[in-house]
Amino acid sequence: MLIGVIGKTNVGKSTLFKALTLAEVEISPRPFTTIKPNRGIAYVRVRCPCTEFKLKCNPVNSFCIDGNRFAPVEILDVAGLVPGAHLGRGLGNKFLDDLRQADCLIHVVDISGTTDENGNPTTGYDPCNDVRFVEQELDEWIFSIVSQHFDRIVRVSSIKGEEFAKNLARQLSGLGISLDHITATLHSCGLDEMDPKDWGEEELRKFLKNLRKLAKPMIIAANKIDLPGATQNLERLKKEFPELRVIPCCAEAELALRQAARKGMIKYIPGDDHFEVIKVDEAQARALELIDSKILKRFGSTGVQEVLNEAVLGLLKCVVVFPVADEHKLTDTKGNVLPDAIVMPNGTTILDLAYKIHSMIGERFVRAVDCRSSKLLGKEYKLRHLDVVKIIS
Ligand SMILES: Nc1nc2c(ncn2[C@@H]2O[C@H](COP(=O)(O)OP(=O)(O)O)[C@@H](O)[C@H]2O)c(=O)[nH]1
Ligand SMILES: [Mg+2]
Repeated sequence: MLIGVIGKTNVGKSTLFKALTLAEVEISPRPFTTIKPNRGIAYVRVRCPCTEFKLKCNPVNSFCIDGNRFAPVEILDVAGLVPGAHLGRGLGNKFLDDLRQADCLIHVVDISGTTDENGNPTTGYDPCNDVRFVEQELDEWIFSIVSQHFDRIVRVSSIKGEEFAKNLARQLSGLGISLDHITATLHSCGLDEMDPKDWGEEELRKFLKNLRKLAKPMIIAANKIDLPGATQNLERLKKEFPELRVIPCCAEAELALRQAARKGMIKYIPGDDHFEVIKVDEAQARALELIDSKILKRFGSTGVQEVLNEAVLGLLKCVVVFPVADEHKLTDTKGNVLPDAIVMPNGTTILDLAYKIHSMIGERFVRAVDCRSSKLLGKEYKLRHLDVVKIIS
């Protein structure tokens, strides 16, 4: 599972990335500062089964605060995008290349409208432009890849649509686009009845746009919600793009809260609408009070955790599962209670989970046990969110 953080320069991508990972990445207002894409681990917040089972857990791959488990996913802070990237502007092709492996995208926009399309300070910029141009860049990018090979793919495929879909899937597998994505898109666009030989550019573009929406689903992080004018822009953007999920956020506030929590100044659970002060000086107290009144009280959270959760659990419909070695104590072989929280794609089976843990466990899979009901589970069993399972191999 890889989440790509995209958007033009200076909208707050690195701040959001740093907040979500607390990794040390450069935060600077200069254009093109993120030359090398930064990969890190971000954490999806879910209910930890420890409360339900009345156990004290010992997380290994994750962490738990007061019954809230934070399960790891990989996240990529992608270099700033500028209009014309598909033609090689800015870090153009490099940017697009980084996106190939992403399963979904968090598009960060400066909702206050104080960053122009090239990432320079301005006023009164319309953030709706950013949504339009980023979608356009993505579509142009996929179009340029496919159109180079389209005639050949059509030529070598029989008239049957099936073979065309398979050949196209082979061509696009490097972009993280699967045969399922292609078949579903052909159907949803009503193009499965039409011979691809008869497609014009219009059909091809329509097909690829829908394919991109399915294979690279996108959520909008409407960042810098703390600045003047941001809420009006937010309403306008939501109205203009009703099909997109748009979440107001303040990456800067989330970063400040997490850093304060790490230093022991406050107790804060990422995603919460409040924090508790432990030990702060007067200046820190004032800064925290501002975050509380201007962000948490007004918007219910900084939005940053919500963006990640919505991307992974909402858009991708992933599930988080807890494999254990002992179905009674819910421990691993070393005695750790509920050690791992594993994020799995929507629709995956218990056998997929077994292979993910270790290829040998997958190969030797016999059956599994649902630790809540003690029911036996066959290899075809589809994982459900928050399942606690023991795999017998
Ligand atoms: N007011 C405000 N500024 C922010 C917020 N998030 C980031 N910034 C600032 O915006 C500028 C660019 O941020 P950065 O994360 O480097 O943007 P990137 O180029 O998209 O990676 C920095 O000065 C940040 O401190 C926010 O939520 N509110
Ligand atoms: Mg950056």
